Amino acid sequence: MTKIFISCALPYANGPCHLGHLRSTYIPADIYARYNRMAGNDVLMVCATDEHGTPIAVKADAEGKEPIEVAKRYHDMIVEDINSCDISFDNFARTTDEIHYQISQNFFKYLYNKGLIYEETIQQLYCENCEKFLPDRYVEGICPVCGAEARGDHCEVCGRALDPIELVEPKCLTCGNTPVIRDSTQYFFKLSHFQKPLEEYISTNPYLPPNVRNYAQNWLKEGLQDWIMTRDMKWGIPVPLEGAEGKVIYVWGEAFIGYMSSAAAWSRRTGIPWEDYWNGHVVHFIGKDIIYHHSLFWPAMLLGRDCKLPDDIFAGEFLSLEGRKMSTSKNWVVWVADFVKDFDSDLLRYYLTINAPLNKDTDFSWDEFQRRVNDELADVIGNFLHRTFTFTKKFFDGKVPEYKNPSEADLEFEQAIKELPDKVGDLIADMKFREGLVEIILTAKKGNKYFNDQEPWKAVKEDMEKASNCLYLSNQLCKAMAVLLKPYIPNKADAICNIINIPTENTWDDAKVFLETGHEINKAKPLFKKIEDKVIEAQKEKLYKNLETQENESKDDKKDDKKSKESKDEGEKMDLISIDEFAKVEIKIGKILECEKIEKSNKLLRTQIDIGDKTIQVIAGLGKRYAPEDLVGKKVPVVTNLKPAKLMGELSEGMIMATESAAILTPDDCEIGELLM
Ligand code: B3M
Ligand code: ZN
Repeated sequence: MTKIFISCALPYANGPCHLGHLRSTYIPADIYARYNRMAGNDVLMVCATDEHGTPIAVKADAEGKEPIEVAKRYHDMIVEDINSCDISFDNFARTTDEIHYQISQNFFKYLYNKGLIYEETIQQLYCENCEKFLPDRYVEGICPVCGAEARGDHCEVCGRALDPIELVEPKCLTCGNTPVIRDSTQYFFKLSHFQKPLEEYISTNPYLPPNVRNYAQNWLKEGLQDWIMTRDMKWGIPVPLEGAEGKVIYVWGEAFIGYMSSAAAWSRRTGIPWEDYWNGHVVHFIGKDIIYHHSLFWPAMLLGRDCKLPDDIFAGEFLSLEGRKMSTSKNWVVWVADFVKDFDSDLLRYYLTINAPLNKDTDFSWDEFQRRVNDELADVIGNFLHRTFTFTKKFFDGKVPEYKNPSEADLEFEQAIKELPDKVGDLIADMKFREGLVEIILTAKKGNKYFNDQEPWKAVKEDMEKASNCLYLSNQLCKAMAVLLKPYIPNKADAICNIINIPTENTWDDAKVFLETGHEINKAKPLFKKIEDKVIEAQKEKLYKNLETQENESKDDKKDDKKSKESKDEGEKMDLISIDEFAKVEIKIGKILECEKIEKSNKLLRTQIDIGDKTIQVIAGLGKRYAPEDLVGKKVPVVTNLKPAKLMGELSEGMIMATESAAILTPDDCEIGELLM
């Protein structure tokens, strides 16, 4: 028996769960945990809500609440979401729990005392109006790399991690003032010190999947830099050192420790030491966006703390929704709480597992969801179960019949049933969750074919032995499936057990034990209903309506912005410019000769524009409104004497005149009263 420590990435307590969370971590972790428990391993599966960090503090500011209130609200929602999908955590804690503070502060002190955390004075943005430093998301500005609007520590357009100090035109998120640069002493973790041992860990650990290993190796090639471990803000775990008043541990410097503190809380409750599990086999289930943190930063912290390193870091790739990137801010998302109001959560567990292997990006589509539920769960598995049970009831008095003188076809089917438990088990143990489920479906398909070929409805009249062999074996497959489906769709698996009249708690090997002749089953009920078209249409309508509302709202926001700008301008007698200043701007009519999208940007277009005496290249942010091919041949007003600039590494020698909503200044494209970009 192996002791296995399983964790899921800690969800931020600043929003409820959506399908992406389930797909990348909770469902795979739960399949793995349930399987291992059934296989006789001793599993401890933990998680917690990640409750510190600027996103929660910023949200609380915006709501005029304390961060802890916001965190508690979402913690409660997340717990509901997780329970509604039967994710079987042994403990689900919070990083604001007392025990987490203690363990995190001790961890920090341990590293500090070993000389692995040191102080350094650096420059940071400070808002004189709010009288506070502006870490991470407390500041907004323009990305120095691609020119897009960026928030604090990260540019969504080019994907760069940023130091807020690099932002062009930074603004305080709270009051809008331009911050100043101030010196501030922070604590750094000597990540660079661990370059060699991490290279060793990443290249020799036999369990790490290729995506994690490749990412980590690429970063290691660039060379590791020390990590800033603290922030000047109130919300967080106080740095446990003298002279560090007003500083908290950076959220990523303590979030991982939530794995341990959640386990420690479990130990307090049960009296069983969690360390035995950590010293067994540790598996972290995470999303692919946090591979860096888990493959490098966390192992380095653990090495510093003299702890064993995780054995496996399993990173689920992304889930998109109806072909578009999911976005909570745009409401392009399906919340778990909404989903389970309308559907059985097992259907979701099924779909998100069968849809694609975890190491591939995939898409949630309502049509595809309906198709898989109807064609696979209902038509293949549901149909096989139902015909077996009803036939047994009708012709064999609800009892498993005899098995005598098996034919070739019987023996072949019997073999397939007997092989199934090990096949599926080995695949799950090897993290191939989808493949395990596919084996079950394929065997059920085989079952349907066998049932059709044996024609027991005829055989009961002509060849009773053939009919009873068929139903004997069919019941055996139903029983094996009742056990083997449990990690995947636990509720449905229990329902199947109930009909077969066996306990719902089973070991994996129970799937190999055949029901005895004469075993009595219960009355069948249909287990998988087909989803009707109108139900799916309603879901799609709801989703697309979100998108429309969102688009209208952002138009309204813009209008409000404009109004407030105008009234501010009136009050302050806006900065007027002289006719001479205006005359400096050279505007020409040009003709777009070529136009193409810039890869990695969702709005930038590269255009070649004929402006009479020459052709210039202009990078224009018009891609959300115009398709490149529609612009070729179009005449547009262009500012031709701007200083050339680089946008996403591309030279731009002018500017196409357009409005804020990216409409080119041809009166037909623009709205009356629109401001220029
Ligand atoms: N709270 C959520 C994320 O970035 C972050 C994970 C922490 S895991 C220690 O997905
Ligand atoms: Zn401010």
